[in-house]
Parts: sequence; C-alpha cells; structure tokens
Amino acid sequence: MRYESRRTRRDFLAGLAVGTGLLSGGCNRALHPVESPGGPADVTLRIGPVLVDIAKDHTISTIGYNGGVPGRLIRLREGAPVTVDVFNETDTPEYVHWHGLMVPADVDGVEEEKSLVAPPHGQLRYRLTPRPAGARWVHSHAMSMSDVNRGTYTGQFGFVYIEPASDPGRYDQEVFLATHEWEPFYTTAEMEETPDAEQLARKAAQPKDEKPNGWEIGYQKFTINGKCLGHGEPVRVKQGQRVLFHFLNASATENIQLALPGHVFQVTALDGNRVPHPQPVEVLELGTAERIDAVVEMRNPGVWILGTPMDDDRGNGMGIVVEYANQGGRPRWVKPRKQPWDYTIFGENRQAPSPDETIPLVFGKINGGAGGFNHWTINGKSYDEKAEPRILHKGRRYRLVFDNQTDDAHPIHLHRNSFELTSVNGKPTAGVWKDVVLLKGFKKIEADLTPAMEGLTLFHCHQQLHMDYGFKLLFNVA
Ligand SMILES: [Cu+2]
Repeated sequence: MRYESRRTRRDFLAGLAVGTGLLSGGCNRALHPVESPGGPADVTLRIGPVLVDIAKDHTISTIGYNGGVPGRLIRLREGAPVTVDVFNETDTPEYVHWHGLMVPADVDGVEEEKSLVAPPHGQLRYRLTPRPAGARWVHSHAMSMSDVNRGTYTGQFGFVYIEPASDPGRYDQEVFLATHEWEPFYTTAEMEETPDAEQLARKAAQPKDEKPNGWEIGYQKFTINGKCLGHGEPVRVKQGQRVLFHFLNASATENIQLALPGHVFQVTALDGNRVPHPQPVEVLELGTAERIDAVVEMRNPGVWILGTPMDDDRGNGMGIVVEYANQGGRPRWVKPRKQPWDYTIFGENRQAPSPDETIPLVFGKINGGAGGFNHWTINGKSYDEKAEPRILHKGRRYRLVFDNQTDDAHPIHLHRNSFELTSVNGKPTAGVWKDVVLLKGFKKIEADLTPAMEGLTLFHCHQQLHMDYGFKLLFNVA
C-alpha cells in the first residue's frame, strides 16, 4: 500500500504534538531533570503521579509515563539497539512491559519471567533491540488484584512504533489513538454481547454452579488519548486525504468496538503486523491490548464522531471528533450496522502447515459468588508460581488450541512472540500474525507458535482481573 507523501510523518507528529501534548519523537532528553550515570538514554520512562484533565472540570489522579497519559509516542528503528532508562518515582515496585516486542525475558518487564524490576524511588537502565517493526506498546505489568489503582487500570501506557529497517514509510497523515477507561467500580452486572445460538446452547448446558458469578468491573469515564469525547482537540483532516490510524485498546478489562460513520476502515495491520488481505470494515473490534492499523479515505466532508457504538459508553466519553477543514456544526453520529468481527477475512484461505506438536489449552472459570472474585483455570489449574514452567523447544512449531469453556470473552496474550492464527471457530486461516487474540465465550481458536528466543515466556489473559486471579501459564523455551 502506498501513501501520499506531502509531509513526512515526523513533520506531522511535530505539528500534532502541540495540540495533544502527547506525541513527540522517540527521544525525551529535554525532560531529564536528573542525569543518569553514563549520560542520557535513548528512551526515558519516568513513572510518576500525573493529573489527567479528561474533561472540563474532571481530572483523574493516576500514575503515568513522563507526565502524560498516554505517555509520549516512542519511535524506534527496527534492529537498532537503544538504551532505556526507567525512573520509578512511586512507592511501589513497577514492571514496564514492552508489549509485542521480541526481547529477552530480563527486559520484557514481567515478574513471572524474572525480569528486571524498577524499584520504588529507584532507577533501572538496560539495552534492548526493537523488533519486529510495527505498532507495539509499553505498559505496566504490575499485579492489581483487588486494587484498581494499580497495573493497567492506571495511566501507565503509551504507543511504541517500530519503523521497519528497510521501508521508512511516508504518510499524508498518521494518527495514534489509544482508548482507556477511568473510575473503575465493582459491579455484579455482566456486560455481555448478544450471544449467538451456539453460545446460548452451551451456557444452558453448563452445570449449574453452586455460586453465582463474582465481581466484574465497570467504569464511569471513557477516553481516547486521555480525553472524553468533545473535550480534546479533534482529529483535523482534509477532503481527499488518506489517514493512517493506529488504534490501541489500552484498557485494563474492556473489549471495545469503534466506528466512524460515513467512512470505512481499510484494515492493513493487526497487532502491528501486516495482514495478507487488507479489507474494508465499518466497525473495528479490539480486545484489551489489541492494535489495529487502518487507512481511512476522507471523502465525506463534515464533522463526525469516531466512537464506540455503545451509546452509554460514548455518552461517557468513548469517542473523538474527526473534523474536516472548513466544516462546522455539531459532530454527527450514525449507528453502524451490526457486523461481526472476523479475523479470517484478513487471512489467507488455506490450511497452515501441520504443527510438530499440539498443546490443548482449556480455559475454565470457578465462580466467586457474590462479593468474591472468580478464579480462572488453564487445563484445570490456576497459575501456581511454584509449578515448573512448561518446556517448549526453539524452532519447533506448536499448535496452541485455545478452548474457551466459559461464557466470558478473553483477550489471550503471549509474551515475546507472535503467533499465527490457523483456525478461528472452525474456519481455517493462515498469515495473520498476532500477540493478542480475542476469544469469545465458548469459542475455539487455534494459533501456531514457533518460539525463536530462549527463556521464560508468559502466556495470559490480558483482562487484568482474569490474569490476576489465575489466568496465566509460564512457558520456558529451551
Ligand atoms: Cu480473560
């Protein structure tokens, strides 16, 4: 796919940075009040308290990176090693996870892999080599458990964009949008999608648990790039432009949909990886931690709302205004048609090569009951830090069979690797590479993994409450 090149990306970002206060080049040197030994690093992450003005007279007090939420865009070049400084200005140990990067376990930023920890009021310096190219991100990997002021509930997240070594890419306009929710509360309400016939039948056939479902999380406020709908700068476009959107669902727990009425998204990459068959869709779906790159041709002048089709959530902020030049008036929203999300439309219609070994992973739930937390199991067991990691061998092709025996959707994530989708709800596919896949209630997805790097590799559900209460499994690649 070619993009027009009237302006370079960097020029555009420099312009946008003024408006949103969140984007800049990969280098944060101007913000170093304290020099680290050995001089400034290529990338600095300062973890500390931040106030986020999400709307007029509505400020969130949270923890963020480099004083903003989201943290400023970090642009890196594929294969070019960088030095990273992490300053932790909080009272608690922190883990900074480089999501979607193939990096060694010690810098991956996750406790279970025995990564380096950023100590309270301490500093951490390390080197990493950014790869593969594409839309990645960085976020806290701290456990939250029942504390909704920790981990991914906070503002500790930001885009990482890794430029390909060979094709730097020039765009007309490039826009990074990250969704996040605020003011979480515990609720017994289950916010499920309308189930299909299979899901209804499976739910009816489930043995009646002695305990009811445990706590779920709801939110008061919803934001894109730290602003509720109507409270930030609009995305300013011109008629005829091709705008490349990078979407990131930086939620702790929510799976979301996004639409831009009067326009279609030409999806070019999932989780930063180019898809074999870019396709136009009206509604995007992103499980927690998923990314989508999509090009929109601006051919419908006006002022529009890019937002969630869920009216309540959009009313509470989940949207951003897209404004054409020389257009005014109230931003328009039109309810999109229902269109089920299907990963396979972006893939190749063929059978993937046979795996060397198949690993069944059955996901189960033990209901927590009123006032309790549900616990999650993989092959009948909740995560046990004392258990020996499951050994995988470098270069061997494994087929992971994700079998969801629960009525909940799970954004399943594997660290330090991408996997290739090979079957989605019985439909074979190939060529779609991801690091998170959204597995709906009672559905089955198969994905092939050929580990390329040795070391500990965490597999887990990216829904923070599910991960914290058992939905994790540790691999060790030998
Ligand atoms: Cu889950």
